[in-house]
Formats: sequence, C-alpha cells, structure tokens
Amino acid sequence: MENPEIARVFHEIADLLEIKGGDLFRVRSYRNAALIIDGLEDPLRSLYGKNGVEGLKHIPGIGESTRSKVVEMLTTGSCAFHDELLREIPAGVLEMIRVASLGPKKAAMLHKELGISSIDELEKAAREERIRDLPGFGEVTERKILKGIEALRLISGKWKISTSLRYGEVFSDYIKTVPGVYEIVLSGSLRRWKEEVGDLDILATCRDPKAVMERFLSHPEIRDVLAKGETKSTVVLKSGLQVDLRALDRQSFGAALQYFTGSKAHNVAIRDRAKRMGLKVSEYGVFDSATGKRVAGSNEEEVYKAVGLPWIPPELREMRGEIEAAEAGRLPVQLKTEDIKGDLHVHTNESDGGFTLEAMAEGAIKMGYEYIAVTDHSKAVVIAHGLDEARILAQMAYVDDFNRRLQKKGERFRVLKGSEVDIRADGTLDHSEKVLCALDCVVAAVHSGFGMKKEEMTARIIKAIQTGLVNIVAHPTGRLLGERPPYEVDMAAVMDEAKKHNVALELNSCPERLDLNDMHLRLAKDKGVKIAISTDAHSINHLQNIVYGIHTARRGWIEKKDVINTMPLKGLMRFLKKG
Ligand code: DGT
Ligand code: CA
Ligand code: CA
Repeated sequence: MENPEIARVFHEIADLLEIKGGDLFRVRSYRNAALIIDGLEDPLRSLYGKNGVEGLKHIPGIGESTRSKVVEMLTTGSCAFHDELLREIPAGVLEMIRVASLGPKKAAMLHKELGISSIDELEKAAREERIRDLPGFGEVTERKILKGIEALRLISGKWKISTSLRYGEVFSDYIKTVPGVYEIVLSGSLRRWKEEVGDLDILATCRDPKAVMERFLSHPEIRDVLAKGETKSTVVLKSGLQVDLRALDRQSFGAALQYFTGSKAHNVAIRDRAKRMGLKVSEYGVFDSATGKRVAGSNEEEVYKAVGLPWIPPELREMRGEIEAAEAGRLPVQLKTEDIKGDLHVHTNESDGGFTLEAMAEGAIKMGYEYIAVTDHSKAVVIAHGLDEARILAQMAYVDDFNRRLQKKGERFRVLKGSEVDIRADGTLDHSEKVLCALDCVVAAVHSGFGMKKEEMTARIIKAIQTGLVNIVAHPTGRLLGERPPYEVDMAAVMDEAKKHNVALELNSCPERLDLNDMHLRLAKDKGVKIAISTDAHSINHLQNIVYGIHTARRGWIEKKDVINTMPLKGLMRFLKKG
C-alpha cells in the first residue's frame, strides 16, 4: 500500500473509533498518524523495504501500535483492525460524518436509533421529518442536515491538491521504472495547482507506449479500468480517484503538455488566437493551417512563442486576463520557493503542536529560513490547550533565552515571539494589550461562532484590526476544504481596513485551508494589501506545506513584493512594529 492509502485507513480508523465513542486520545493519535503519513516525503514502502521496521522508527508521531499497523498494511495490503471496525459500523455511517453539522456522536445515534447507514437514507429520513424527534436534534438540525448533504454532493468528486499530488508521485515513481521512459509530468488542474482537482492527468514520453500502459494498468491500487488503449488509459483507484495516463513521443511533448494542462477555457482562447494567425494548435503540435507543416510542439515555450506569446506559468492559465497580460509583457513575476524567508504561523507543544520550540526551529533552519514566529493558541481555544497570560509570558522569556543561545552559537536564525490570538465573538482579542504590545508578531484569528451573520462577522474582524495590535489575520475565511464552508464575511471591507492599519492577511498554506484562496488573493493584490504566506504548522513536516501556499499565491498573481515574509528579518520587524 502507498502512503495516501495508509493515511486514509488511519483517518477512517480515527473516525470509526470516534463514532463508537472511543477514547479521544486514541482517536487523536490515529488522526495524527494519518496527517503525518500524508505529509511524508518518502514512501513508507521504501523506508520499510530498505531497513524493515527500523526504517519506520525515526518517523516522529508514529508510535508502536500505529507502526505495527503500517507494517501490516505494507505486507498484507489491508488492516485487520480497520476491517473489524467496518464490520461494526457500515462505511455509509462513516460518510455521514462528512455532512456538516453531523458529528460522530450524532451519526452514531442516527445509526442506532433509526438504523440509518447511508447518506441517501439520511436524506430520506430528514425529508420525512423523522429526525427532529430524536433527543438533541430538532427541526433546525434536520434542516441543517439537508443543507449539509446538498453541500457535500457539490464538493464530492473533488480531491485535495496534497492527496492528488501524493498519488501523482506514486504513479510517476511506478512508471519511471519502465525502460525507455524519458519524462513523466503531472498535468491538468494539478499542474495549475488548483486547490482541489477532479482527476489526475499524467503524461509520459517514452520509446514504448505499450510497455508503459502495461505497467500502469498492473498497479495494485487500481479498482476499475475505464478505458484501455495503446496511448491512453483511464483507471479508477480503490480510493475512488480517477487517473488518466497518456503516453506520447517526445516530438509532441510540449503541445500535449500545453493541451492537457488546461484550463479548457485557456486552451480555447489560445486556439482561437492561433486560428487568427493562420495556425492550428492541437495536442500533437502547432501547424501551419495552409500547408499543414509543423511549426512547434516539442516544448511549451515553443508553442506559446508560435502564437506570439511568452510562456505563461500553469498557475495563471485560468482565463483571468493572463493572455492579455502576456501580450503586454505584464505577467506577474513568479514568486519562488527561495523568496520565502520564514514562517509566521507555527505551533509548538505548548498549545496543540506536536513538537518543541527547539524542534520547530531546527526544522525551519533546515528549510533555509531566517526566522519563524511561534504562534501558539490563546486561552479561549481550550481544546488546543491555549495559553493564558502567565504561560505566554513564560514562553516569551523562553524565546528570548533561546535566541540568546542561538546568537552565542553564531546562528543568524531568530524566533519571533508570537501568538495566534483568538478574535472573540465581540471582536476583542484574547490577550491583554500589554502582552500583545510585547509580542513581535500577533496573528489574530476566528475560532468560534462560524455561523454569525455576515455584517457581524465583518464587524468582528474589523474591530480586531482596528485595535492596532494585530499584524496578521490568519485563515481569514475559516474554511476547511471538503469539511467546512467559509464563514460569511465581507472580504473587501476587511481588506480595506487591513490596508489602512498596515495589517497583512494570511495565505494559510495548509492544504485543507488554502485561505485566502486564489480569487481573494487577486483582490488583495489589486487593493495593495500585504500577504503573509504561512503554514500553521503543527508538526515539523507541516513546514513543507509552504509549497501549496507559494503556488496558490501564484494563482492569485501575488508577487514577492506583496509578501511580508519574503523580507529579511530587519525589514520584516519594521513592518511588524505596532502603533
Ligand atoms: P479537473 O480534473 O476537473 O480538476 O480539471 P482539469 O483541468 O484537469 O480537466 P480534465 O482532467 O478534464 O482535462 C485535462 C485538461 O485537458 C484540461 O485542463 C484541458 C484539456 N481538455 C480536456 N478536454 C478538453 C476540451 O474539450 N477542449 C480543450 N480545449 N481542452 C480540453
Ligand atoms: Ca484533471
Ligand atoms: Ca482528466
């Protein structure tokens, strides 16, 4: 089994245990294991293959019992504990907890009391008004359930970018071993770094397409083969993800890559443009319409050049003005990984993070950063063990001491004293003015009352900004992809206020959040609002999620100069100065 599959099994075990009313600590440890495996760079398969169980021991956050299940899955392809749980609780009930407003407890009750074990049965029961009479449910919940089902149907069939990327890597590695393979590229919406993708599109250039297809179709994760051809096949994996593979010769690689990267709308515009120039663009190349002679096709630059344009980065190919900008030589300067100098939203085990401040700092140094801001939760977020005044003052003293030790060692790296301070329902902040003034980096965020009316939520966040004590508003819309819709808020009004008070808005790079999204980022850019690209890391591995932020920023036309954490420490400190 591959990492994404193993992570999925652990996620499901956590959910199933929670539905059963199991020990919350245990639930959490499975959920953590899933997150960690999801973010792992190396396939567990190869770690295990190289060194056996020993190879798995250095992975932080994977304990004895999860490790043995990993080994079981790697060697047998399934997990007996997971199977056993699924015999007790039907998979349909598991799906039910994805309906917003239905937690595990409520799902378990619906199953027990009304025998409901699928989304369809749930919808029927709600329509027949059979749910409202259960203790703790009522009419409002019933209506919310119907709304939640509707929302779920809209998002299902979409895959998080991080999950799709892992699957993409799994298949790239798998196909790579065929002799005579030159290149393997993930195209489609994944190459455009859309936050969620419908299916995976893989291109391979090779000497022998037949051998590539054979290898692809023999992958053990495949559930169904939908189409099988010499150069193109489509399969569905056990997880439900669809994968398209196209094998081509090198000559048409550029044209095919351009075509299969999309978006459809962008392609249509490029083709129309070509037509006006007497050219024909297809997935096989660019041809002279009159003579049929091939004029370009082996690489993408060539294809764009043939239609009189500079190469357009995939993230921009959404028909949002990129062709006009390319024509006018005004494409945004691409933000690069190395432009990011530090992470301004990082948790430690002082609140709900998994690692010590030292470990997170070490991880950040390995990323090549100059700084991080440690931003643990404030006391209102009880579930995350948020810090009260005494604890944050102690942490601040500790950070000062830690920095002194770094300085002594001659390290340039610095830890900024920060907080992810809760914006309370009334717009006040969850730390005293004294504490907030003494912090280097105040990240403020909403963690409760997501159902507020738009005007109230807007006023709440604006009030926090107006205190003059906030540097960054974190995950400004509060959405969790596939789980929780954004709360209602007038983002344009928030941005105007942020600009006025020199407050940056966060692009939270966590692949479940990506908040602000591409469209909001574009609006921020237009308004001249600064952005902080942060990971909200709860573990060392999460620091690497910054890539999702960088590419999402590119989708929002954000450039280096718009991002505060591209500044070296000195410039950043000037920006963070309050008052
Ligand atoms: P997705 O999978 O829904 O997240 O989005 P895409 O963009 O990956 O779409 P997909 O997988 O249906 O097709 C991959 C690319 O192939 C798409 O971005 C553009 C190209 N393509 C597919 N169908 C058409 C078409 O009918 N016309 C044109 N011009 N391009 C197409
Ligand atoms: Ca696709
Ligand atoms: Ca496709």
